[in-house]
Amino acid sequence: MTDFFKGIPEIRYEGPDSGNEFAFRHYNPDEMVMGKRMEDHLRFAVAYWHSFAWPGGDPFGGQTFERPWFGDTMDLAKMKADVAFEMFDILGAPFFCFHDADVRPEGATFAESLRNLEEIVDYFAAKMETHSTRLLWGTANLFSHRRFMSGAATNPDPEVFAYAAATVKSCMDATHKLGGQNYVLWGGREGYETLLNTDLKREAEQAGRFLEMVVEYKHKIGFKGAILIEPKPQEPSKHQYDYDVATVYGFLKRFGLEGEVKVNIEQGHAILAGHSFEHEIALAASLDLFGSIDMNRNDYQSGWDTDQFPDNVPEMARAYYEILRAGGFTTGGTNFDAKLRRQSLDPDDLILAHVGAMDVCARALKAAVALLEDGALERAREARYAGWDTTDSKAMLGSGLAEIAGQVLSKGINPQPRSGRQERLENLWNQFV
Ligand code: XLS
Ligand code: NI
Ligand code: NI
Repeated sequence: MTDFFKGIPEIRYEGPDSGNEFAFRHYNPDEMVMGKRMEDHLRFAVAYWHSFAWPGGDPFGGQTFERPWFGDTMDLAKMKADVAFEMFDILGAPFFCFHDADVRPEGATFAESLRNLEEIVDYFAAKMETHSTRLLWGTANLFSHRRFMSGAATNPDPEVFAYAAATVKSCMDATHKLGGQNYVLWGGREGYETLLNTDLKREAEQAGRFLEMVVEYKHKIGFKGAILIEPKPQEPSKHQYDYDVATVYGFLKRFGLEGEVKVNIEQGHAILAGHSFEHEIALAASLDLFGSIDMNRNDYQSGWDTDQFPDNVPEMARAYYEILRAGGFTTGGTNFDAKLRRQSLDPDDLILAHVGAMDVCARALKAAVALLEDGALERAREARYAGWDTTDSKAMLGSGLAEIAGQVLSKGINPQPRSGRQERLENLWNQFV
């Protein structure tokens, strides 16, 4: 036991009237909603990088957090793991997620970095025998180190491509060994700063071949989890290739990988792309591409990926409504890809950030469930398309422009506009959130 969270109790559900800060008011893991435990609906995960590796810097100043495990030794990496699993226990977090760079010190060579990773993976594996937290996903950090400044798979230098491939292999091995349920690829610096030095066609082909290799390797080692791409339009690159769900779908189709790869959709990334979170989820579901979510929010004024903890129940309810309509999570879950503000120095802050976020998600889930169970919104949606249920309208889709034109003339088809009823539906929605 470390003493980092000394005095902080395990968080339990105490109900909406509880005055205890260190309690859930809405997240009740065992409560049954739509035939499933709430914990199994939401599948919360703690993100190792923001909670344990991020030092609190911003473009104007460096580290603000002083964590006893900051440093580059294996002993400190193990202390970090000890603290992480203590936090998972305090929160009752069913899952966690990590990058290689979050959990192990960088070595002087690839071989040394690999040894460090393998040692920490064994350390995690031993902990997972006595703790109930499981791995939602693993991933490779192919963006922080300067070697990746011009991209990883899309780098003009084949040696960087090789280094990235070896790194991803090591992270897939780690994820597989720890029983991870997914493997994520976020194209951190897979994009460009200026077209003046960039060959778009070549870079896309490299990225496509790289992803094929990931899928080939998944099958080779018998990894049963899902491979997920996490779209993002910009930051750190001016333009990122995995811009949004639609772009990723086009990319997967181009390389014939649409049956093999799904998406991990992040709230803040959706907003950066000029979409809503629920749009990205609904689109992914409609393309049979929905995998998992990274839950956070951006500051709507700053326009940057500020990775704050979610605090907006109505907004999150829209997201969970789409997730439930899509049948809920299978291998995916709700990963808090969110970090403290740099002034939030205390261990309490880290716990309370997660407690609040878990409660926000629970309230949002419950609102979405109530709305779905009520059924009025779905009935209104169906009624809007009811015209397509007739034999004639179905047959029309099997005919052609000339036949349809003939029918319009012979039947005197003259469509009459009907209300889209948006405000009524918004009023209905607002009865539930
Ligand atoms: C960054 C991404 C990153 C991925 C994992 O914006 O959200 O944290 O989730 O590499
Ligand atoms: Ni992000
Ligand atoms: Ni993310």
